[in-house]
Amino acid sequence: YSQQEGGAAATAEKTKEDYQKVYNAIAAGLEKEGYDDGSLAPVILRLAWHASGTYDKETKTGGSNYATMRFPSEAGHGANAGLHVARDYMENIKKQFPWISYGDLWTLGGVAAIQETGGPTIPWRPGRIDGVEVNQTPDGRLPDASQGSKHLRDIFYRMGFNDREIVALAGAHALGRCHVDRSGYDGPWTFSPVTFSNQFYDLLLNEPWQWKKWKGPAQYEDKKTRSLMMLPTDMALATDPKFKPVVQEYAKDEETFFKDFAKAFATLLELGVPEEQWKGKQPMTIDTA
Ligand code: HIF
Repeated sequence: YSQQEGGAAATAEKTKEDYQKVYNAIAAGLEKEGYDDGSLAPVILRLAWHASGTYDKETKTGGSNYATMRFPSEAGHGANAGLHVARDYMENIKKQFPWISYGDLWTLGGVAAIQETGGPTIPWRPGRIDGVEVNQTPDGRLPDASQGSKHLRDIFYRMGFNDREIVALAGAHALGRCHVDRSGYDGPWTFSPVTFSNQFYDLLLNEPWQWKKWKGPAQYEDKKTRSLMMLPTDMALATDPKFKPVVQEYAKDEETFFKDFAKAFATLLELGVPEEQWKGKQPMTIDTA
């Protein structure tokens, strides 16, 4: 990783136009023929989320501030398998814009992944600084897909989210797929895994699902085509009495989903950044490339 310090001093003078240039550079290379479904957007979104989702509100540790997944220990956490693809992509962007911190870069990547696949505008602001190895969080802070509602609440309440926000965030599984050589699970959640939409909720509620019969970890497949998947944690949203009505609402109303998702995802990307690091800056909107 580059030794050139991204961080406070460099960030202070930068304007929206500077970040728009970084965003445009990220956006320009997302399409990639022959990789998965033709886009790096899903794995880049997953990097932004895993960099942020380690936050613990009690100890105020983890989160997007220090980009500690640069270090071998956190990069090696089981939940982060495969994210080298996204980090390598971002390394190339970092070479073009050495002044940006990794935390700002990776979270801006998440914004680009959502906006460039047709999702809502995500308010975003710079201010994260590059941390050191001792800032790494212990393994086990990211969710375990084999579990149910209680686990989802334990993990996302720890970050400060409520039930409605948990369901709103979950719609991001409209994008991307599971890889046997990364998580052990297999397949995409939707028929259009490079388009951000409310399809995840509609399929979750309205497709008949069955357990997949295979040697891999327990997951669902759709009965009709057997080409889609749901994780046990995804299915928990459709069965839990508090989560289910929100799933139903988002399945019917994409506008409300987009609005709620944008707010919850913007919050996710800011977890772990102390207020003073924003230096009074308010979130900005970056234009779609
Ligand atoms: Fe995921 N997620 N996620 N996830 N995730 C995977 C892939 C993606 C969970 C588990 C998995 C969120 C929540 C949870 C994305 C984005 C988000 C994979 C497969 C697993 C197992 C990894 C692989 O094999 O490549 C669990 C248990 C979550 C708690 C509910 C977020 C809301 C949905 C926070 C979120 O934004 C994306 C995008 C992918 C696809 C990556 C790809 O390479 O295509």
